[in-house]
Amino acid sequence: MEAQFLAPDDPGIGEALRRDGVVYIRDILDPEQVAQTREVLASYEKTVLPKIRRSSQEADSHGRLVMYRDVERYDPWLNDLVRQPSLLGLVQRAVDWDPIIYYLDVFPKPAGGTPIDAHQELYTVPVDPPQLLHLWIPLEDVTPENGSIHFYHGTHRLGLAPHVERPGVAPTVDPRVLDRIENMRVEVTCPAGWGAIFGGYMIHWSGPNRSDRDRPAMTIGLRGRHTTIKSEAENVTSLVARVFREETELPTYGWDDDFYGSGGNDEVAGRVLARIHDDHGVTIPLSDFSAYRTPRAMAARVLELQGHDALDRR
Ligand SMILES: O=C(O)CCC(=O)C(=O)O
Repeated sequence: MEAQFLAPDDPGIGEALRRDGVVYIRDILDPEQVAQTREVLASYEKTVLPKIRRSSQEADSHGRLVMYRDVERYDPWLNDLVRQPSLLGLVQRAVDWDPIIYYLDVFPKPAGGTPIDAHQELYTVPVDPPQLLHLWIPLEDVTPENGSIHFYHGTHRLGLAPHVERPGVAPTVDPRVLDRIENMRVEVTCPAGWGAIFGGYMIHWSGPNRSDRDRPAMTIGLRGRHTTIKSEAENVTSLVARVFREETELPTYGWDDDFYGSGGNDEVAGRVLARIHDDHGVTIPLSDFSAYRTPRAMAARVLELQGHDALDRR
């Protein structure tokens, strides 16, 4: 399968997005806008980024920037860029809800930069109802050598996939899921200024940059005007409740349901803790389980161990 790029005014954009979960669009920014945006971002990285909170950026093990977020909050020129009617209009025509700008993130993918592992946006940025889109626009021609992006067409219909969480690394889709959906994967290359709109359930990743030039991309996050933003505590509690439910084999499991009162025992608790370790990268000894016997209490402990309460999260 190959990516088919549509013109920004193509009336079929919404239909393609509903069908595949992602739609490819040509000529979103012109070469002058691309060059100007790159200049502004280069200056932003030097002058603004060092002064703002560390949790708004991620780096690889060599200290190379992998992404930085919420850029529109700190730079008026970029704020105007993302709010220009042509970009918002493009997204408005593609969906039947009312999109508003949520954030602008940048993936600098410097020469030698690491891959962005497979993920779904709604896993890390949950909103309710799940009306979340990314408008991804690379600012350098994208090639297989410098980190093409891969989308799994149709995964928007499958809901949230299990993600693996490791300390200090963004959550990634369980590799066993990727093996199963390999036949849905489409590798995308395109000129700078072209791009894609995709929904928050779309599984996607991009390769390493093996070239000697940077391959930056910007991503405008949009959410429905009437969505509510879930807190990290709510997000983790619902993931933990699912583990409690599956391991106790109960049809439903409330966030405040007591584990031992719901028929749980130490053997099941051991399985719950092993899954929490795999999914969230934290270790809770079995002897501590009774202190965190509801999903809500367990999730609070997970966040405490991850140090999330110290972060000012989006
Ligand atoms: O530009 C990239 O390499 C990754 C972009 C991405 O993951 C996103 O927009 O969500």
